Amino acid sequence: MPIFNIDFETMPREGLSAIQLRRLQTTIDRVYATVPFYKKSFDAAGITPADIKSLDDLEKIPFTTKQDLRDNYPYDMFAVPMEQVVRIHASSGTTGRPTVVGYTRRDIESWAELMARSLSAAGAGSGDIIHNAFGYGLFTGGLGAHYGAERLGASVIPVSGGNTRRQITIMKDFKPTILCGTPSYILHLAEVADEMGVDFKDLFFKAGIFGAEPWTESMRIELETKLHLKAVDIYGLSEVIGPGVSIECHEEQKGLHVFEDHFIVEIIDPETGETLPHGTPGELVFTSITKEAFPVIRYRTRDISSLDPTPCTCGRTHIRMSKPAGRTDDMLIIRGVNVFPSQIESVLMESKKTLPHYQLEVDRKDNLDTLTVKVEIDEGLFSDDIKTLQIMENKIAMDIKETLGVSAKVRLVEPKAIERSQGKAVRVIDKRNV
Ligand code: DLL
Repeated sequence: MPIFNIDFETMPREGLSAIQLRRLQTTIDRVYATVPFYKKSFDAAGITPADIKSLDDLEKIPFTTKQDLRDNYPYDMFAVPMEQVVRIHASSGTTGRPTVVGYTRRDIESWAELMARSLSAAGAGSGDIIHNAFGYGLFTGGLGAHYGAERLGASVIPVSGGNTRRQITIMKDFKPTILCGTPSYILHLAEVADEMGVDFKDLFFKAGIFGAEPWTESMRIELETKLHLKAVDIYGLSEVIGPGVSIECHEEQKGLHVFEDHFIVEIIDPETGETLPHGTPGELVFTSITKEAFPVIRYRTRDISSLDPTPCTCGRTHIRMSKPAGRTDDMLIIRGVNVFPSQIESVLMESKKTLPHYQLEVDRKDNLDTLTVKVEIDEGLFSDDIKTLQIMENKIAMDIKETLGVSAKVRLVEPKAIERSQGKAVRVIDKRNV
C-alpha cells in the first residue's frame, strides 16, 4: 500500500525539524494568549513564547500533567471559544475526574488524516472493509478509527464493542479485511468464534490494528496465529488526540512511528523529569503542534517506552517508539520489586499451557504486599487432579520468580472465570487501598 501522506512521512529530518519548530512556535504563541493555565505556568518558569527559538528550547517549558487537566475540568484548557468546538470526548476517569478534550472542525480533519495514515501504515487501502470493534462513544477509539477509514476511502463497519456473536456473523457475511479493536476484546472475539465453530482461517482478514492497552510480543504471536492476520500496534491517548499518535508499519512491525509533523515526542526520567537519550526507557511526553481546540504542551503520559531514530525499511523517517510496556501508575511494587502486568503476561504466554486470559490481584497481609496471578487453563487441563494443577501452579510461580524476581501465588482457574471486557481489560485488582 502506498504511504498515505508520503511527503510528510518520508521527509528528511532537516525539513521535518523546520516544520516542527514553526508549528511549535505558533502553538506556544496561541496557548500563551488563550489558555490561562499555560500563561501562568510560563510566567512561573520565567519564560515567554519569544524564548522558544529552537526545538531544544522546548525543554525550558514546564510539563503538563493529568492533574493540571483535572484542575481545569471541564473546559478551561480549551484554546478556542466553544462556538468553534465541534466534538467532545473524555477519558474513562476510572481514577478521579475524567479529562475532557475538544476538537475544532480542523482538528477532526487532522485526526481523520492521522488515522487514515495509520490504517495505511497497517496495510489498508481504499478497497478494504474495516471491522471497527473499538468502542464508539466518549472513548476516542471508535470514532477515531471510523473517520480515518472514511478518509482513506475504505468501507467501515461501525460495530463497536459487544454483541460478540453478532460480530462473528458480520465477519462471515460482510467479509471485512481489516480488524480493529483492543487486543483483549479481540481475543474474546476469537474465543466466541471458536464456540460458534467459525475458524478465522476461513475469514478474510489480512491485518489487525490493535491498541488502547499494553500487549506483549507473545500476545502478538498468539493473535496472529489464532486470527490468521498480521497484527500491528496502534497507540494514542485522548489528551493528545486519541488513536493515531503512533503506529507500527506492517513491513517491520517493530516500533511505532510517531507522526512527528503533528506531535513532538520526548522521553523523560519519571523521577527527575530529565530528558533521556534515545534508546533509554522512560516516560513518554508529547507536545501537539497542530491542534486548535485542545493543544497540549509537554504532556506527561505516564506511559513507559523508548525512542529509536534509525531509518525504517518502510521509508518513513518518523521516529519510532517501542511498544509501551505499561503506565507508571500500573507498575506494581511488590515487596520492593517493580513489575508491569505486561511482564507477567510474557511469562504466562511462555508457559504454553495457560490461556491468554489473566488477572493480577494485589493485597497486603501482615504489612507485606502479596501478588496472586489468576490465569485460565483449558477445560481439559482443569479437570486434571488437584495435584497436577498444583504442580503447574508452582512451576509458573517459579518461572515468574526466576524471570522477574517477584514472588507470586499462581491460581489456575477454569475458562471464562475472568470477566471479559468489551474495551480495555482490567488486568489488576488492587485490594490494598480498599
Ligand atoms: O486508548 C486511544 C486509543 C484508542 C489508542 C484506540 C489506540 C487505539 P485513552 O482512553 O485516553 O485513549 O487511553 C490512553 O491507553 O496513555 C496508554 O496508557 C494506553 N494505551 C493506548 N494505546 C496503547 C498501546 C486511547 N498501543 C492510554 N499500548 C495511554 C499500550 C496503550 N498502551
